[in-house]
Amino acid sequence: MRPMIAMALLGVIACGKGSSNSAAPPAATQPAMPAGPAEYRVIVKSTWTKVSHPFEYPSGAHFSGMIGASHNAKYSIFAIGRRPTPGLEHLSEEGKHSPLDTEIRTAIDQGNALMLFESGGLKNWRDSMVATVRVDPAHPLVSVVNMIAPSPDWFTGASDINLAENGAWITRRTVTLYAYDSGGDDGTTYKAKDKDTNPKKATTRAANRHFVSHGRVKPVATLTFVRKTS
Ligand SMILES: [Ca+2]
Repeated sequence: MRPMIAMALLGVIACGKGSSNSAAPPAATQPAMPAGPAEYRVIVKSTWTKVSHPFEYPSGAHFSGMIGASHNAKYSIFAIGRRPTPGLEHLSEEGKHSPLDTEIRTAIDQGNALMLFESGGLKNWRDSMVATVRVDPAHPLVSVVNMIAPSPDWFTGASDINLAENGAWITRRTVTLYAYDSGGDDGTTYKAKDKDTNPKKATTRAANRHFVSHGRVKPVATLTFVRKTS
């Protein structure tokens, strides 16, 4: 009993001291996380059209199939200022999911990713690309990419979208997607011949005339997460 009484007394004393102690924030901890896993529908829709992006808009415009992963903070598919992995480079230059799929499977083996998801490509902008991703409290982040095609090494996607908020899984979220230059090729037009960059440059937000007009960056797609109810 004695320790409990001592604790109770300390509590009274602390409270009696007024605002300075009682207003102190709780010790730094991880943010509250949802208790279990969740599943989301992932929907990518193109907003990259001849009307929105008239500069040299190419014939045969399409998106490669999306490929993505749910993961923790130790893994991401791309980051501005970081050189592309071989997987991101191939995805951005040829729309191929390999070897990015192998990189994601390695992250899964290392415990840093939970699952890989992918879809077929998109040619008709009235349609969408759709996939399903599972997240859990240890892997609440989602990254996804697809090639803007044809192009030298331009892609769109999102990195590190957190589907947990205030200890719960969000119901729905839409993210506006921009064009990126992976840094794997030096081509400057949609149909430029291969001009492999060595060493690789860092990935940047694409700032060329194809995607920026009168100082305004024009988004190329939307990405929507809709939580599935089971
Ligand atoms: Ca480039």
